[in-house]
Amino acid sequence: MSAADISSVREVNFDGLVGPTHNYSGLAVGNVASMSHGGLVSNPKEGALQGLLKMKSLMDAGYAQGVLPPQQRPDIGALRDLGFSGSNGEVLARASKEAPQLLRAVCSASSMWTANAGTITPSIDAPDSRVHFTPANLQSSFHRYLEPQTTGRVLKAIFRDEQHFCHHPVLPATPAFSDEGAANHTRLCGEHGEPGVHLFVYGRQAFGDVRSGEREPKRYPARQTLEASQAVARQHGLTEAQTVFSQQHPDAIDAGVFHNDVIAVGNGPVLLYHEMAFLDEEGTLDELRAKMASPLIPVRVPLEAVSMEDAVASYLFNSQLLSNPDGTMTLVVPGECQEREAVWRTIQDYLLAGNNPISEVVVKDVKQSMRNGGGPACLRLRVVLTEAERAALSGRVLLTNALYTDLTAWVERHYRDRLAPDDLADPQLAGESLAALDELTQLLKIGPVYPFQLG
Ligand code: SUG
Repeated sequence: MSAADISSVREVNFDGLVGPTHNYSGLAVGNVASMSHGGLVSNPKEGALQGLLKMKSLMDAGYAQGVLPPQQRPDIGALRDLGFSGSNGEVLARASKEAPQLLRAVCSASSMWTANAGTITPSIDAPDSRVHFTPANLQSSFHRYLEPQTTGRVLKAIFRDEQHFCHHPVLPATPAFSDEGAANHTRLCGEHGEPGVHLFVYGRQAFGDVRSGEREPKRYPARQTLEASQAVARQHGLTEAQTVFSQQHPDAIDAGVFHNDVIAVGNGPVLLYHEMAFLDEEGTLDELRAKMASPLIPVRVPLEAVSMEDAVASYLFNSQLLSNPDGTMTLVVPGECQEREAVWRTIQDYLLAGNNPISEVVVKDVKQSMRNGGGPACLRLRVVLTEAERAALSGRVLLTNALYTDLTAWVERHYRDRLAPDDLADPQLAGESLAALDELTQLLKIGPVYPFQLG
């Protein structure tokens, strides 16, 4: 690739739109925010507008911004598969009465956290020079296990051009291949257009003897297996020289760090991480240093500066780390970081004042998502694209002022501003949601992607 081609490569952040059924049902085990906010009344309209505002402000600041649609919820088809029958209204009423936990699961708007949609390898690193995609199976919870089929259709609808994009099957949805996508995958490199090294972080190993020194969490589940990460790397044609597999610290999982992106974030050569992120911190850094073409810039936050409780409550590490043309980086943190003194002090005195490229901190209010354990970084899927690949995208998914205006008006038209878990049985909510999504696929020009549109 020529120098001009390398500098035309950009990271596009595809944020998930918060869906019309966004609610607090406390579905996610091991996710402290989701577990503690179950039962609260949500505001889907505010959630969707908060997300759109984050996208718009990053677009205004010059970053490439894309958008991904939410999923069809309630997933009445999933309830039918579980034996509920009759009209849609009857299915919802029966599920609400006999199995309210299932109704809540099929209503979750969890696809908003597109960092879990899949794992992406940019064309620069792939042997066939195409961008590779694997939707995550999300098999560790029922409400998220419902996502990958539609996710796959959405990704194929947008990244349709086979000359540039290659889609792989979802890994077998069984505990041995438990996969949660890009939340446990970080690409480290010089500039985005230069070759990268892929850091895959897993919580447990499914087959064979557990390697010496490895432990598993005791309290909460490990959601990513080594075998899943290895399979994705294999699908994408990544070699040993391009990959590092590192075990997440089990004590961190037990403290509520259910994905690596709750305790580390990397961009370009920078790896911002908490000292409790990796079981073998030194080994992980050494291997990265040995495999990367450019020098790694580790930014380590010690436990004495930020406790695990503060890390999990503030979501400091679930920030977006964005590259600026002058070589500096901007950290986009959730508002909760301002509420914890130790965290805010660390940002000011340690990250901004430190010897690293982070030169600016921007605070975003994504509280509706945060209460379910999703910060700024969870809400986006990073796709590194060349200029030709950006030109080959299908649909109207790259944010512009006009698309932002259309999407906010669409939210205002269709979304409720109050949703209690008991409202989920309301058959009108299902109808409102489908009408909104049908209109959305036209707005985004992505064609039919939802089960109700495919018949
Ligand atoms: O999988 N919460 C999500 C949050 C995912 C955040 N993503 C990343 N860290 N990348 C989860 O735990 C809660 C949904 C509910 O309760 O309705 C939920 O699924």
